[in-house]
Amino acid sequence: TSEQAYLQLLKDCLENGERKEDRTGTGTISIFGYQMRFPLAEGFPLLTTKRVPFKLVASELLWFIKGDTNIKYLLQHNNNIWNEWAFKRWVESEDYQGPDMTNFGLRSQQDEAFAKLYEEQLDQFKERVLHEDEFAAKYGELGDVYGKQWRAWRTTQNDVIDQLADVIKTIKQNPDSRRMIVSAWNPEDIPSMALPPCHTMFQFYVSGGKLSCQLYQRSGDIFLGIPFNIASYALLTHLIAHECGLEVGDFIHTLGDAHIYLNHVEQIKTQLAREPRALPKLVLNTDKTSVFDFELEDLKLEGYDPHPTIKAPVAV
Ligand code: UFP
Repeated sequence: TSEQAYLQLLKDCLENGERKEDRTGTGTISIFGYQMRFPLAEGFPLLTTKRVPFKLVASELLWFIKGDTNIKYLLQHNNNIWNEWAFKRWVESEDYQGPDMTNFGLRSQQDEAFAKLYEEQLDQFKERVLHEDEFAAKYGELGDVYGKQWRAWRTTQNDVIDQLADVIKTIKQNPDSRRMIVSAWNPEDIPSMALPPCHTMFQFYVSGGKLSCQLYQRSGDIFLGIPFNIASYALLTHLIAHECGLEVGDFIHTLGDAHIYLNHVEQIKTQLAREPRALPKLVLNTDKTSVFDFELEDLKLEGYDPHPTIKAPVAV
């Protein structure tokens, strides 16, 4: 199946990657420039050699599509994947009065007592974002992340550009266009972002009644991030194809710095020893037509029977 493309990336990086230090202090094995292709009609590319949480992929994508940049929506859907980035802004702010959380990502992996303190602070933070509107507006906000750039890119004339709506319109009206691009990389906004976009831009292509999508990802955590990113863009391609009355073509994933964190190597060996299974099938609620109307319950996966989850620490 097309999962092989990902398993090959794991092998290629393990074999040919170079040792490279990184921002998080974890250390990586890294390669630069890589491409995978997933023919979406073969099945939905959610890995089967370990469980990948589809619900989290789906709620994050719907959050982007809504143009939302506050983690409150994610927390309401039990999605914790962006917490650390918001938490970092909170503990670095003047309003934070709790115990010192400097470098919490790395320290909580090395120091059990600290890890407990960190969990407590993070739980309190989540509760406040969920239940205190003013706090949520200030500290649940991640700044100018994907949702903002996709749906409300601000111009120097103080207009907003809805890149996602525009690209969908072009796919319908002028499908041969070679200009169907959405960019999340806004150089002016980078300094105010908790995390500069990893998936920096994507392009659509229509041929033979099929919609394909190519993503350029500047930086990819091969074990934890990339399986998620593949599923997310595959889902986006399905949703847009559905709205435009097209079949799905390929998702092409192009990577810049693709890296394996040194504390993921054992997990990867476990995964590579497993036999891939049949890919699941995505079933959309066809009562919904517009990409912008989909809710979590409109997205279902059939036949997902993966090997068990493999846990690994996130580098923050
Ligand atoms: N990362 C991903 N995919 C994502 C995302 C983050 O792989 O969707 F948001 C990883 C890549 C890298 C880290 O390991 O997060 C971001 O760090 P940096 O900005 O230094 O590249």
